[in-house]
Amino acid sequence: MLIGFVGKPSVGKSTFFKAATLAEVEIASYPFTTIKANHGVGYVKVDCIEKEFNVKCNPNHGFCLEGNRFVPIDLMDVAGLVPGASKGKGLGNQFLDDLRQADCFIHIVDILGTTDSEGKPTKGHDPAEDVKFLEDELNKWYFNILNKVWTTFSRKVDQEGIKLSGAVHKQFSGLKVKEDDVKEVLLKLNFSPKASLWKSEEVFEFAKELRKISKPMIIAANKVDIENGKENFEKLKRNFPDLLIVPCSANSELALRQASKSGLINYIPGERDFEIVKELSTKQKEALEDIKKNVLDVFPDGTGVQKILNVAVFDLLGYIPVFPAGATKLGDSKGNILPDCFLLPPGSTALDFAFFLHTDFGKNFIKAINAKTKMILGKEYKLKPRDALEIITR
Ligand SMILES: Nc1nc2c(ncn2[C@@H]2O[C@H](COP(=O)(O)OP(=O)(O)OP(=O)(O)O)[C@@H](O)[C@H]2O)c(=O)[nH]1
Ligand SMILES: [Mg+2]
Repeated sequence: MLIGFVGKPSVGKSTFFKAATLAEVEIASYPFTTIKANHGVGYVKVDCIEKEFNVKCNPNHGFCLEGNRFVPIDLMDVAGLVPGASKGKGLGNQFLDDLRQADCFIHIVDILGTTDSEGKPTKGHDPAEDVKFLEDELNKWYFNILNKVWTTFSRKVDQEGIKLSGAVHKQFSGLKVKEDDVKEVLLKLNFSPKASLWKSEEVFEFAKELRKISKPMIIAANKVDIENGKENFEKLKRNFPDLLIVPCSANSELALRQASKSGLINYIPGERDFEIVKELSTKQKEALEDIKKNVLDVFPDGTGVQKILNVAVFDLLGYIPVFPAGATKLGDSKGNILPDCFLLPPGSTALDFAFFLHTDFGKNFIKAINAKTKMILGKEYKLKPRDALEIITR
């Protein structure tokens, strides 16, 4: 699973990325600071099951803070997109290619209105325009990819009588378009079953719907820490009542995580408070007080960074966190307790989980045991968030 950050230049994509990963990336107030994509590991926050078993876990990957398990996910920060990017403007198409492999997007928007559509300093820019142009560019990007091959592709599909959904899924596998998603879009649009008869507008409409379903998006209304942050966020939300928009202050999160890493404060990402544990300079103290007053005390999800990652993985993509756990023994061979928490795609079953752990577990599956209830589960059992399962094999 890969999450891509998109948005025009200077909105705070790299700041969000750095806050989530603590990777060393460049951040600056001029456009196109980022040119080459940054890849890194961030975390989703899962309520750890250690409490239910009255143990303390030792994660193999990620970490656990006071009962909050942080499970790794892959993140990608790319160059800023400007209007006309699909036609090669700005840094053009090259980095749109980077985004093909993403499963969903976090669209980072600067709600201050102090940067124009190309990321240059200005006053009074309406962030609603950015939401519209970005969707438009992404739709055009999908359309260009489809349109380039559509005449040949659709003719072949029609002549050979191949199923359109399967053919689209295969032809555009680079975009991670699932066959079921293609089926859903075709059903919704109800165009002629002969794809070669589609008009250009229909191919565009098809591309747009495919983009929406294969790259779902959440909007991070960034920079809410500055004056009028709450009002700006609420205005954007009123403009787009149907979109998923979460208020966010990437640089507050970055400051908190860096202070926590340096041992100055105890801070659990996503919480609305922190504890000062070392002597701070007046400047440091004031900066942290500002974050508390302007962000943590104002917004129910604190800086929003953790919330946005969690919503992307669990709500947009529907992934299910599952812990491998023996019904009688919670540790692995090295004595690590509840060492793993894996993220499984929506709809996964106990058998899928067995195959995920090891092909041999899948092939020799007899049953699964729910380690919390000791209930026996068959291969068709649909996984639930925070399940703890043991797989019994032949
Ligand atoms: N006030 C405030 N400023 C922020 C926030 N996040 C980022 N910034 C500032 O916005 C400017 C741009 O940040 P970057 O993270 O480099 O933006 P970007 O979207 O990666 O920009 P490009 O790489 O050029 O596309 C920097 O001056 C940041 O300090 C925030 O939450 N609040
Ligand atoms: Mg950047």
